[in-house]
Amino acid sequence: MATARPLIIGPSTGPEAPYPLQMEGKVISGFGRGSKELGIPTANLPVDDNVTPWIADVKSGVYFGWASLRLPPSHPNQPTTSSDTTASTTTVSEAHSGFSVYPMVMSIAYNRFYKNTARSAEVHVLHEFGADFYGAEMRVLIVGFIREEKDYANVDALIEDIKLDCDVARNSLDREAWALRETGKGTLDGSWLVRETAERNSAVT
Ligand code: ADP
Ligand code: RBF
Ligand code: MG
Repeated sequence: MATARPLIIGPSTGPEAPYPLQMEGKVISGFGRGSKELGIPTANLPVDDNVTPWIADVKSGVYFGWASLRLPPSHPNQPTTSSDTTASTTTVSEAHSGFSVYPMVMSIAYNRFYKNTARSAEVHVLHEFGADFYGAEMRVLIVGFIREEKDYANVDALIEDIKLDCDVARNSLDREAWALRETGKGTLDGSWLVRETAERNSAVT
């Protein structure tokens, strides 16, 4: 029996410190533990404490926010100048930088396979894609924390909780102070998500 969980996270006034947190990288292969077979593919991002110092300090668990992707020209979901604004997702296509924005849920957790020394960061984008996008540039703007990681007796219980995470993310992001200005539906500053790449890389560490 599932424990009752809040269906919306955070105050109507918008994300609170330390959020939003940023992270970016090229989508890498995970461990092929079959998240796609669960119907929940996760785009894995490399975790590097030097590039993303905050990641060493945050707790393991499920986060939500916005992700942007720059898909290659050959990808079926390559942005056009149109906006796709269905009830469940908000997608904005930025013709200039080539980044499209989507709502997301993600898991940040210690990776059992590396004896708890390395974090894994996996983003489930709340959008149906026509093809994989390994190697694509992804940026993530985390705006809040949903829950801590749990152990599950079976896969169905995990899937059920992740589906609920997706609902919580959608509900929470579907408020003015949590929705992106770039989607035309909110006031949250998402300019970093759709910025041209060179600007960002000028800060060398
Ligand atoms: P891996 O173990 O390699 O991460 P997954 O089964 O988690 O494999 O699948 C992840 C891949 O699926 C992503 O890298 C991406 O290319 C693709 N993908 C397709 N749709 C989505 C989506 N909605 N969210 C995240 N990744 C997706
Ligand atoms: N794995 C867990 O063992 N416990 C969890 O609570 C858990 N929560 C997740 C929440 C989200 C939103 C996502 C995308 C994944 C979660 N996972 C969790 C990780 C999941 O097991 C992982 O995607 C697969 O193991 C494939 O890498
Ligand atoms: Mg994955």
